Amino acid sequence: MKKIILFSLLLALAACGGNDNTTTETRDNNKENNSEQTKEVNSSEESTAVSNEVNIVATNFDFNQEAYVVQSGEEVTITLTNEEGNHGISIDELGVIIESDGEAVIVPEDPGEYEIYCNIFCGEGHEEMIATLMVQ
Ligand SMILES: [Cu+2]
Repeated sequence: MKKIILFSLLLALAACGGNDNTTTETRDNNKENNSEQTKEVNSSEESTAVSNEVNIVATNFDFNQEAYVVQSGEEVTITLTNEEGNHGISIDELGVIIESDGEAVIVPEDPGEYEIYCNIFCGEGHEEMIATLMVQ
């Protein structure tokens, strides 16, 4: 008699358990508003006088003058000072871009009226921050 020996194969199944430890870090960005208020007393109120220096003072939401007059063919220094809020100016046709306080030197060749507008979104009155550079 033949004895049939049955070999039992034990299959050990290794169970793989995956633990997802995902920690979500929520960070609060506290934006610090450093509003430096520089108070410069400019007693020159020459509204439409021709000048080689254009001093634009910005507040919420206005410029200190509606129009600034300069002479064509001459070097003009445009200075922007933020007295209130944070503003910038652009004069597209003359390539002027000043963001926050700063200055730009241009030589406007062609007489005409050029739009000065605020180029930093500053709030509700942003769209109204428009002035004119008049080149004679
Ligand atoms: Cu603005």
